[in-house]
Formats: sequence, C-alpha cells, structure tokens
Amino acid sequence: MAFRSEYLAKVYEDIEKRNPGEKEFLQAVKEVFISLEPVVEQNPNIEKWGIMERIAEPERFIQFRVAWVDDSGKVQVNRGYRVQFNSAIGPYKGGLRLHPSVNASIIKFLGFEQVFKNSLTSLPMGGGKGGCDFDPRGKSDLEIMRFCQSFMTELYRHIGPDTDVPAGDIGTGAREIGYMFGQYKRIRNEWTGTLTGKGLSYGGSLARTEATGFGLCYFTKEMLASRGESFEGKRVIISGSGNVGTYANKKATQLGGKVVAQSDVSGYVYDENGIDYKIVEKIYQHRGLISEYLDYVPTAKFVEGPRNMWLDVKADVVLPCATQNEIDEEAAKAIVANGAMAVAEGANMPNFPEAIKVYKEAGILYAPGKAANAGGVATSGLEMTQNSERLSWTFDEVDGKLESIMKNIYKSCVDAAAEYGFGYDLEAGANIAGFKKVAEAMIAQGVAY
Ligand code: NDP
Ligand code: 2IT
Repeated sequence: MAFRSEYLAKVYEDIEKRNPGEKEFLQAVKEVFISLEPVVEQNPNIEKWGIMERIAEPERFIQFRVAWVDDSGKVQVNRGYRVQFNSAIGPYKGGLRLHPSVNASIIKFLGFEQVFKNSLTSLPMGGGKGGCDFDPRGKSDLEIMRFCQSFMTELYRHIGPDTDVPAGDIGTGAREIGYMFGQYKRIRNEWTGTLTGKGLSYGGSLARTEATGFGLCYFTKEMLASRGESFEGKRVIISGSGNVGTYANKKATQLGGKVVAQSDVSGYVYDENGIDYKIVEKIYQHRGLISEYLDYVPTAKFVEGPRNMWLDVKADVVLPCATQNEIDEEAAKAIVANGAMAVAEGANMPNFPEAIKVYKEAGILYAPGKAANAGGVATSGLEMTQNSERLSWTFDEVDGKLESIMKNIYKSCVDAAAEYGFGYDLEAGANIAGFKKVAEAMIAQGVAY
C-alpha cells in the first residue's frame, strides 16, 4: 500500500473514485500525499479539519465552450477550462495552457501543483490554472487573436486582480496575453493587472519573460553548491525550446555551463561547442522548429525524436523544460548512466515517479518543478505588486528579487525535509514547506457551517 496512514489511504482512495481516469491529476496528488505522511501524523488538526480531503478538491472548476471563426470563415469549437483550486493564501494565480492535449486531468494536476508552488514563493498567491485544447501551431496571427478574444469573452467573468490572475504557460506567451488583456479591458472597461506576463508597454514586468528559466538555474546553482559544485564547465541538456527552455539556456550559459543539446517536440539539436540561446530565442519567437538551428550553425547535428536526447547525450546537468511525463524509467536510467549529477525540473511534472526513484537510488541531485520552476509565478507576483503600485522596477531589481526568492525556496525545501526526517530530499521538502502554510491558513479560516 502506498500509505502508512489510514486517513491518507482512505482520502486517496476516495480521490481515485471521484476522479476516474484522470491519471496526471492522480499522479500529482499521490506524489504530494506520500511526502506529507509525517506531517499528517504529527498534526491531528489536519485530519480534524479535513484538510487532505479539501486540498485535493478544487474550490471551483469551470469548463466552457470557445467558438471562433477561422480564416476560411468556418466556425471552430474548442473546450476552455479554469480551475480555481485554492484561495487560502491569496487570489487564484496560475497560467493558461493552449495545447491540443489539454483536458480536465491536465488542468487539475497543474492547478493542484500550483497551490504548493505559489505558497513556496512566500508571496500571497493561491493556486489556479486554465487553458484550452486549442492548437496554436499553424494558426495565423488573426486566428490567434480571434481565439484569444473568444476565450476571454467567457473567462473575464471569473477573473479579476483580487480574484484570479491568469498568465502564460505552454502555447501562451506575450502575444496571447496581449490579445486576452485587450479583450478583458474592452469588456470590463477597466485597466487592472488581472493578467501577468503582459508586454512592457502596458504593465508587464521586466524579467518576467526570463524568470522561469533564470529561476530554475538559480535554484540549480544552490543545489549544486550543496555538493561543492557549480555550473562552471558542466555539460547541460535542455528539453523544450520555448519560454522556459530558451532562458534556462541563457542563464546556464552565463553561469559557465555549456548547453550541448536542446530539443523541441520534433527532435533535438546537438553541438559540442554549445547551443546559442540567441538562435533558440529567434526560432522560438517565430514559433519555428528547432531543426532550423542548422540554418544558422550548419555544423550542429539534428536528431529526430526528443526522447533520444535523454538516451544518447552525455550531460552533467539535465533541465527538462518541455512538458509533463517526458522522462520515463528507461530514459532516467540512461540519464544516470550518461553521468548526470543533477536533474532540475523547469517543466511541471516532467518526470514519471519511476524516473524520480531512479535518481534517488543513484544518489544524484533532483529538484522538483514546484520549487525549481517557481521563479515564473514569483515574478508574476512581482508584476502584480508593480501594477498595484503603478510603478515599474528595473530589470536588475526584479532579477535580484527573483534570485533571492529562489534561494529562500531552496532553503525552505532543505529545512522542511530535514525537520520531517527526509534528509536531503528536495521533493519531500518542497511538498511539506508548500503545504504547511496553506494548511495553516485553511484551518485558521474555518469551514462554512
Ligand atoms: P512553450 O510553449 O513556450 O514551450 C514548450 C516547448 O516544449 C516547445 O519548444 C515545445 O515544442 C516543447 N515540447 C512540447 N512537448 C515536447 C516533448 N514531448 N518533448 C520535447 N519538447 C516538447 O511553453 P513554456 O516554455 O512556457 O512551458 C514549458 C513547461 O514549463 C511546461 O511544463 C509549463 O507548464 C512549465 N512552466 C512554465 C512557466 C512559464 O512561466 N511559462 C512557469 C513554470 C513552469 P513545440 O513548440 O515544437 O511543440
Ligand atoms: O506553471 C507555472 O507556474 C506558470 N505557468 C506560471 C504561472 C504564472 O502565473 O505566472
């Protein structure tokens, strides 16, 4: 049985019954519950106040039709979602994912993880997530605009700067946030910071674009230092060449690492001299495929199939920055056999549980996404503060705050793991530290009678 505690076992069984077939959501819940076992055992108030039952049940789950007109005049229909998971410590906060794979399970796993991640940032943000099964690939700019407007024409009634503040995620970058912000403002007739990741000319924060990838490297730097190591001279591989992957490459390189391979959904590019983030950025900005890299650097190699990067490329530091469940047990074994000393998650849940077990058994460093990729949402929190103050901070001010937030998150994870007998286990530490603050707030706020 997965749980020692009868209470946790029973709650998890009920969650399985209530969310049949939602494999990503159940995977995320189980992973957190396992780490919380000693916390639940030592704090009877958690059971008394039904915290575990409540924390895995979203406060609100919204599903809606998104109808829009394509360039040929045909009506297209997609399914939109927003999950408002937990508002105990602040307004719901989290990104919007636009990808054909989006479904209720994926939105709920992302929303659930966001609750703990946002708590770890130490900023007042609850957890939410949303998105749509819309496929942005191959769509014209006008189609993207019409889609975003239709999406917001429903979403606007559920969000607001003190209620729920969406942002980007896969498929949603500055362009999409711009179109959504425009539509929100048109309908509501108000200018507020109800979305983050905005353009710099209308309330966006400097360093938000870079924040997730930069934050990931700041966290990894702390983790490497625990073994007297650094990025200096290390071979790094990165999956995903979108927002997170691009700026993870930039910071890892600035810190002295060499990114020898980087992938997207089609395959990976490999260059012993290092992959230039500026070229990756250019390709990402026009939403091209990573194989285009060879047009700029003809001596680089392209290999089809992103999974092959894990199997074939020797690396010291591994940064998965694409999507959930990219690394299975076999790929994790190859990563370890290829000499990795650290795996840090830029994406949300990129490793299957079996892969995480492989890293732990091999004794290599492992950083879970909800801690290591929290720099994006933390900087969204800083964007909210700047919007409320009607002020803009400099790049260095924001970047400095980001680095100190990442250091604090690292320390909270280390301390919480040690306190509850997990040694140096950042996964358990992140879950415990993120959970405790939310649970305390939920208990303090009572249950409606
Ligand atoms: P983007 O849409 O900007 O980029 C995603 C990248 O991943 C693209 O290069 C995409 O390729 C690639 N990709 C998708 N599936 C695969 C796959 N199976 N193997 C290899 N590459 C793949 O998204 P983001 O960079 O914003 O998000 C990446 C991850 O980081 C997600 O898990 C997201 O939830 C997480 N995250 C994002 C944050 C943010 O601030 N944006 C904050 C915290 C976490 P292609 O374009 O060819 O499909
Ligand atoms: O997964 C994430 O943390 C994000 N996509 C960023 C969310 C945000 O609100 O900036």
